[in-house]
Amino acid sequence: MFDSLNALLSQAISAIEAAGDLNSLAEAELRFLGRKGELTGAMRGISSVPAEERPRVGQLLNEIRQKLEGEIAKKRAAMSAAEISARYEREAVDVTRPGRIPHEGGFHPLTIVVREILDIFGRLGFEVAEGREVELEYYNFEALNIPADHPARDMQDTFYIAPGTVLRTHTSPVQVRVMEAIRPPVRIVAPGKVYRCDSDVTHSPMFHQVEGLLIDKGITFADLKGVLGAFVREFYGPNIAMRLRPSFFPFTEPSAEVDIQCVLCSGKGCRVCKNTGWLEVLGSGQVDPAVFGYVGYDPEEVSGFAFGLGVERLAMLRYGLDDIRLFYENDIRFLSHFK
Ligand code: 2NM
Repeated sequence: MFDSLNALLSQAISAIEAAGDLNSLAEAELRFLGRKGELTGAMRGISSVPAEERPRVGQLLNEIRQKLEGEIAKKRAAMSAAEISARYEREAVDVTRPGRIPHEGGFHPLTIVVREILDIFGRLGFEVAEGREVELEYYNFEALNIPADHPARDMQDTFYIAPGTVLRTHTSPVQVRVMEAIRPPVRIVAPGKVYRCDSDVTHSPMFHQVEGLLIDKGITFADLKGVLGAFVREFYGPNIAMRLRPSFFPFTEPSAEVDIQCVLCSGKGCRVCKNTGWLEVLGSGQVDPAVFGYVGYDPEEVSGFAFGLGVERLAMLRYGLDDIRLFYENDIRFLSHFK
């Protein structure tokens, strides 16, 4: 009896020693000390031990149980400590490492320039008007006094969508629709995408324009010069030289290009200003009475001026770029310059 209990003890001790992790230790515990365990079974068998041996057998059984419980508790504590420190090691975070710098987005250079232009005209009292990119030929050409045989209407310059329907070649149709909708005074700027069948390093088949229109009683060419001069000084700085140069547009009469002194060579002459010392930055003019005829304004009662500018051109001059395609490639190395 005693021999078999001592054998049970040494079996249990080796099982505890052999346990390599907390799970197999729990298995060993169950095997010997569990409700159906081997030692528990031996303890239940105590009733069949002769009465005179029972106290000694009982005492030995208790000693074995206490010994095993002690060994298991010791081993479990050691194992948990080892497991915890291994886990700490595995999951350690080096708080002294420099943090990852979050990737911060920014506005596209064309967005920056459009916003600045709209902001300047906003402070001059202009409201923003928008329209459609797929436009009727009537609003894109006819109501702007561009006759059917005008070269601008040519398939080579204009994207035709369907008979009588084009991709707008300028944002002027927005102004025509506004004039149809409201009576003077009118003071609007129309930003947006426009389309022309044209493509090289300075021309893209889609580009951005901001056009403006001011109509009221008694508006003169002096108002045009005053407003566009104020814009140019806000956009390029208070000391920029500006000149008006006679020009032609079907929808304005008289018409004028607004030039500024070349921002690259200060007027000395360079490749960008083609040695003229001047850069063309705006087209403008007094709205032709023929346009007023299409929208039902009386040219004897009201007058006004309109202007248009190419956003890409202004952005290229501002940022010193020589290839328009940079704006459309979305190369992060390019875009990250404009934060
Ligand atoms: C320009 C130049 C000159 C213009 C004219 C009109 C309208 F609708 F009032 F007739 N809108 N935009 C205009 C005038 C546009 O862009 C270079």
